[in-house]
Amino acid sequence: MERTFVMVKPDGVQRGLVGEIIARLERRGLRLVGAKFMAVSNEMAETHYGIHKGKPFYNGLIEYITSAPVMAMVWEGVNAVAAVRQTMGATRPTEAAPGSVRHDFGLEVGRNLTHASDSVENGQGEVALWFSEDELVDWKRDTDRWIFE
Ligand code: D4T
Repeated sequence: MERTFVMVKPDGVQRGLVGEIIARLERRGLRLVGAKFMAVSNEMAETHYGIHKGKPFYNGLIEYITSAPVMAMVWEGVNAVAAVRQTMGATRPTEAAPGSVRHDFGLEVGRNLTHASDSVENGQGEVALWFSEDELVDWKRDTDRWIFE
């Protein structure tokens, strides 16, 4: 089953949106397999956002993500990467589809509430970066047969 890394960023935590975001992913039918509420170290932030190093928004991005706790999670399901990206909406909240998290709760790209892996390959890498194997729970839900075909 496909897995994806999801993070409620500091602004989402501060604004009390952790429950709302989890509820939307649960309602979508995705299955939670790992979660931890944590402070992000500089080292972790720099590894996670390494691809953006040198870009004008990089320093602000690192400062933002390390400024307050985040909720780091792993969700799984059929097409989990695409489904979660769609539920979160486009990176820029003003371009995000109505009904998405970033549309419904955000305005600025630098305060866009969540992170979600953008490909299956990156999903695998990010899950391994943020979680150890023993922090992930392999489980079946009684409702799985009503959600997965
Ligand atoms: P993340 O990775 O945070 O889920 O965002 P996206 O996957 O949707 O978008 P991204 O990698 O292109 O950008 C990473 C992160 O940088 C912030 N950002 C981005 C910013 O502050 N200014 C910008 O101009 C861009 C492009 C927002 C998300």
